Amino acid sequence: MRIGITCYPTYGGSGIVATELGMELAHRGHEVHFISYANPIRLDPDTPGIYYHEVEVSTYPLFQYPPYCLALASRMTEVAERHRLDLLHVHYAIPHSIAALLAKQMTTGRRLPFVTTLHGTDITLVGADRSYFPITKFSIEQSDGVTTISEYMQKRTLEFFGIDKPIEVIHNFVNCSLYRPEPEAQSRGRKRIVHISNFRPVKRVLDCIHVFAKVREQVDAELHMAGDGPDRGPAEWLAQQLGVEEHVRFLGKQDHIYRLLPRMHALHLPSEMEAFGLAALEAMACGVPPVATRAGGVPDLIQDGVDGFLEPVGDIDGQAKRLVSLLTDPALHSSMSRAARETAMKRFCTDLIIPQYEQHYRRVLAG
Ligand code: GMT
Repeated sequence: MRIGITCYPTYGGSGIVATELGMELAHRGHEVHFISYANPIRLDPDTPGIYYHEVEVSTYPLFQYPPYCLALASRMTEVAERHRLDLLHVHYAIPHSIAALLAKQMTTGRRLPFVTTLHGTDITLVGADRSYFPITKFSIEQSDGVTTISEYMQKRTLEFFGIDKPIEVIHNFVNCSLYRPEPEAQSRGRKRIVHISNFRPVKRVLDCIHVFAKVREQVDAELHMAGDGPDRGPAEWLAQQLGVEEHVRFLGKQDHIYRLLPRMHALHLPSEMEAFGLAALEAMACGVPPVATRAGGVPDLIQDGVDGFLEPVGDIDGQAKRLVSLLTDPALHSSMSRAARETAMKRFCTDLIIPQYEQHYRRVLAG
């Protein structure tokens, strides 16, 4: 198949899933054309079968807001016609889905169906906003295929938008050969907790610091904060206020998470809302048990007390207690680490999930 993929190319789960999906599809012999305003961060442009088409957004003094959606639709149409694309697959509804609908209508000489994958905040935050609700609902209804990444998201989208249309759950996935445990790397140095996110308010990054300060009362541990975003400054400041700054390392954006994760002993994901929690899955594949919040789709992924822990949002003491137990009880850590890896392998491995997308495409193409 010849597939056009559009996503946000910056750090963020939806762009990562779209990029990994594109590369896996290319490995399986498909031709994949990425259409976006920048090269997606995890995209290896050297991969055979991968092509990248940049969207240029020209500006004009009259425009207070340059119309990216229109430039994207034009570029999608041009790429679809020139490279004879079979379909478009857009990740994150806004504005990609509407751009795909326009491209479908503008494309001449061929049918160009499009699939929309809903990732989380496109429904729970942005799509729920009064300004975007009608267009989000419309774009989902107009999509030739709709998928989402957890049962929670499926239910929430159907209920919230009152949509009478099948939405297929295709879970996020992880490459279990690349993301794998390295017991040797874990055995060196102090105990290490890791947090990975885009440091937006929904991630409750400050909870990481509060919880870590509690953990430090009992364990000589380090906290590694990977990623960047609006709450990075406040988190650094809070670490100083709580007197733990010399034990917290702010790593900034990391391109090779699969190298960082296996050295860690636990992942902390205290999010207010998480449609799935890709960072937790990647950690689990590396045998790093997550301590996460019972929010959104996270319980679809983590079985509390078996392959990780789930605690209420904002429960600093509860989350700290779980992290302390993982860092101080080797038997608990090793059984949870094994179970986490097993969950990743048995339910979310690339080989299980990518064929579900191929199947979805075939159904859409069959009309
Ligand atoms: O919140 C983010 O990390 C960004 C956001 C995105 O769409 O880029 O992530 C969402 O998609 C990820 C990949 O499918 C999911 O793993 C995240 O749970 C989801 N984030 C939220 O729902 C807050």
